[in-house]
Amino acid sequence: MELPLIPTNIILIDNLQNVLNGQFNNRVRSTGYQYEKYNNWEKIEAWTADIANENPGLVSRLQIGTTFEGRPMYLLKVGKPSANKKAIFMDCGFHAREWISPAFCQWFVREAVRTYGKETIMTQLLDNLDFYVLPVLNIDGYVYTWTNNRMWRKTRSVNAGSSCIGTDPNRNFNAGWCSVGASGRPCDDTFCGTKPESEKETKALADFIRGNLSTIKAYLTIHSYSQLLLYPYSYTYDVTKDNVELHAISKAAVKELATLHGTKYTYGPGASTIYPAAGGSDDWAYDQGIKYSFTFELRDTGRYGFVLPESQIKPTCEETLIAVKYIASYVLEHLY
Ligand code: 9B3
Ligand code: ZN
Ligand code: ZN
Ligand code: ZN
Repeated sequence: MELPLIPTNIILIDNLQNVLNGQFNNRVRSTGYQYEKYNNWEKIEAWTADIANENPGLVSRLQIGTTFEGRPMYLLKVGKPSANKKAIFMDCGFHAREWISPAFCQWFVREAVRTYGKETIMTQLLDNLDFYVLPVLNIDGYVYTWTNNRMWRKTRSVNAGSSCIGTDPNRNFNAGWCSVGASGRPCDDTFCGTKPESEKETKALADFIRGNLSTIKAYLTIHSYSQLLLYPYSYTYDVTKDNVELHAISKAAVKELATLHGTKYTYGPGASTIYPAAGGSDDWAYDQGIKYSFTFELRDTGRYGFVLPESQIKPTCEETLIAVKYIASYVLEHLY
């Protein structure tokens, strides 16, 4: 009866600290932002500034480019600053309608700053790696899904000689570009664009990655829906030289993911697991030499599809975070 008193006191002190944090320096972060709702771009943009300002020792914000419609593309660098760190790049919001994707990038950054110094794995990750998190790649498209058409997928760039708008950003990279599973017609949802990196958004991402190739050791791109964990290649049925390792990582990551809510993921090379398609960012990143390159397709399997209810944001982000932390930990232990 007496022994539990000491641990109970420690827990109480810990709770007290959390309560104090919530009431003072972390007020905006912990009470002002609604991570379990879908946020519009105006809110997400303000959040990128807030989260960086409130966590100066852990988060910094940089601009990597400007969208077609002129919006700044903000990238968050998350990690404990120190010399010669390797990094993991993660983007969300390639496809405008896949709203759970940006929600996950926001969740990830919140959990990083919330659990750093409290949770062993996250602390190790942020002490030894930086995460570059791009909360929304296709900002113009995302805004359009809030204002005009919830099912929009592509960018919002004008196509010469056509009244149809937009290019599929995940068909716009220089990886077997437009050879399979992509369209050369501007009116199609998988239009590959006029050339690789024709979009300002994909060019900005590719330029940043090319400029940081010596540090970026993993590339994660978050889509929905289908509950898949994919790795290269999608542009060919040929498997990569790292197929055995990528298969093993994926198998373990989806197993970890399922431990929380039982959510089942399928995994494998993109071409044979979802469909053969060229011009994707994961294949491009892999061919740049980033061995650990993955595409997540988050919940669900079609019941709600892109219009995943807000009630599923929390469980989806929780389980995805487990898989991302698994992959990041693996990368940290296998730096190359
Ligand atoms: C597609 C490609 Cl081309 C790739 N390299 N990796 C993943 C996908 C699947 C996503 C897409 O762009 O169609 C799912 Se929304
Ligand atoms: Zn997608
Ligand atoms: Zn998808
Ligand atoms: Zn839960």
